[in-house]
Amino acid sequence: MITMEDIVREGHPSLTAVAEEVSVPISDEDKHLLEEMLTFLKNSQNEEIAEKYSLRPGVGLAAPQLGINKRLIAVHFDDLNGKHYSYGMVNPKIISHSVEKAYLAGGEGCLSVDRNVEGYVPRYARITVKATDQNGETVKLRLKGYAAIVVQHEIDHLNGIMFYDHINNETPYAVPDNAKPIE
Ligand code: LHY
Ligand code: NI
Repeated sequence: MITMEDIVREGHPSLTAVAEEVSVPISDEDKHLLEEMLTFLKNSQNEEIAEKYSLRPGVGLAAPQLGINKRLIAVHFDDLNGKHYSYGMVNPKIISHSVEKAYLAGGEGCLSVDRNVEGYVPRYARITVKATDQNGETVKLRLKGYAAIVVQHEIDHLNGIMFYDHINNETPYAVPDNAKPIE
């Protein structure tokens, strides 16, 4: 099973690299990896398992965070309206997005970053993402709010971008233009 020891931290080259497209239909190996990534997220949200294995709770994970240079992400969470999202995504691509931005009022963190980084992370308020899911089906998801933020955070990892790359260094808590806070 995947544990925190498998997750690479800041300074690792796979966090700043652009990951490779995955060939579809996906191999058994890639399918297995996606399932392992989803299981890590579920385990990390289970109090008993998380404590037993010292897992930091997570809602999203990208393959480059395991040192694997492939365009694979997993997300597993309930949004603020209680809607459940659980997807493994192959080659996820934002095919359209709002002009309006949004940011988490509490800022963001990252399983690959062992420190608090202050500031707002401006992102698109709404996105449409196209991907192949863990069962090989093509999916097109319209996401807004928290869900849109999490998926953008994970897709950024596929492009070597960290959440703090979006923070304004001089004025980290300046409200980004045309942006609404989330929660
Ligand atoms: N995981 C973060 C996590 O805590 C993702 C995240 C996204 C946190 C948005 C906060 C806001 O689950 C990762 O760092 N995955 O890359
Ligand atoms: Ni992250």
